[in-house]
Amino acid sequence: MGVGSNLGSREASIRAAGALLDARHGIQVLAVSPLYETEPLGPPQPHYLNAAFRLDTVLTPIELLRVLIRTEQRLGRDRKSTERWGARSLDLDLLWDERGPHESRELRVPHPELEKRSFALTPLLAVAPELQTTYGPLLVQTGGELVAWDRAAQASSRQSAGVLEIDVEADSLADACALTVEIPGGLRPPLSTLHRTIDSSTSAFAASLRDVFRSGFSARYATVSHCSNTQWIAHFHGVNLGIPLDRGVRLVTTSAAARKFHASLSVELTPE
Ligand code: A4P
Ligand code: MG
Repeated sequence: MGVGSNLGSREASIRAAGALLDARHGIQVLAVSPLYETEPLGPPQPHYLNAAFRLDTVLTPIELLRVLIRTEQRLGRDRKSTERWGARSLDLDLLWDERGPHESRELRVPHPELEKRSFALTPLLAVAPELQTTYGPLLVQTGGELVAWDRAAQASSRQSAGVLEIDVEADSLADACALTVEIPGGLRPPLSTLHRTIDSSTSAFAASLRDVFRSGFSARYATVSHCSNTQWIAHFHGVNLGIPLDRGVRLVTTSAAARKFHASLSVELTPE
């Protein structure tokens, strides 16, 4: 499946589409390609972010197409604009199906434009390398393989010597807030979910975070829904093991870095 977005928070829309599809019965997202920033094809409009998902599904191609259309709608795609190849917040297209071609009024698979578009071929080959012999040569004719997008925001987390460190760097607050921070070594959700709102830059934040860990909560990932140099609201998702752990929490915020927005959070995992 190919995904494209050139309106709104492009990366967030693509990630949300992946999460919604994976949460559906009968669909599993097996792989997500890198994201690629691409020149728009069609009338003048903003640049796209394109990607591809590899799906495993028990749905028929038509059933899957209908799910894709509903997913576009749920994520706010406005279908009132009927301009051909016009701007859109989310476009989900079936590119290729292992079960074979499909031809009907509603759906054509492989996607009829696939062979002409490096913004569809590059991500497709990233999640389906077995198609390299079929489509690799066509990629050359469409301008070659694209270079993965250097995103406007980055989050990284490291866990070492009893300290968990989370760094967020972004070009803007909006980009920072669309991020999900993966925590290495965490447990797989969704065994249970805990959402905790944490605010303030100093002691209240640290106390609140310490509380999360003290309740026996093992965080798998954190989403930052609001952030500035002085305030974070983070939601921690994971599982409550019910084993209280006393852990020290330290917060460091840093203002100057390569990007406009930079915040670091340091959690000491050593017992107090
Ligand atoms: N349909 C038929 N085959 C398929 C298929 N394989 N996958 C039908 C999905 N849909 C398929 O699509 C119209 C109808 O096509 C669907 O309801 C389905 O029944 P749509 O999404 O409503 O309309 P659209 O996307 O505006 O039209 P079209 O012609 O499908 O546009 P494309 O091909 O999706 O292109 N530039 C860059 N850089 N990156 C892009 O991703 N995308 C487009 C849209 C234009 N320019 C772009 C990009
Ligand atoms: Mg489409």
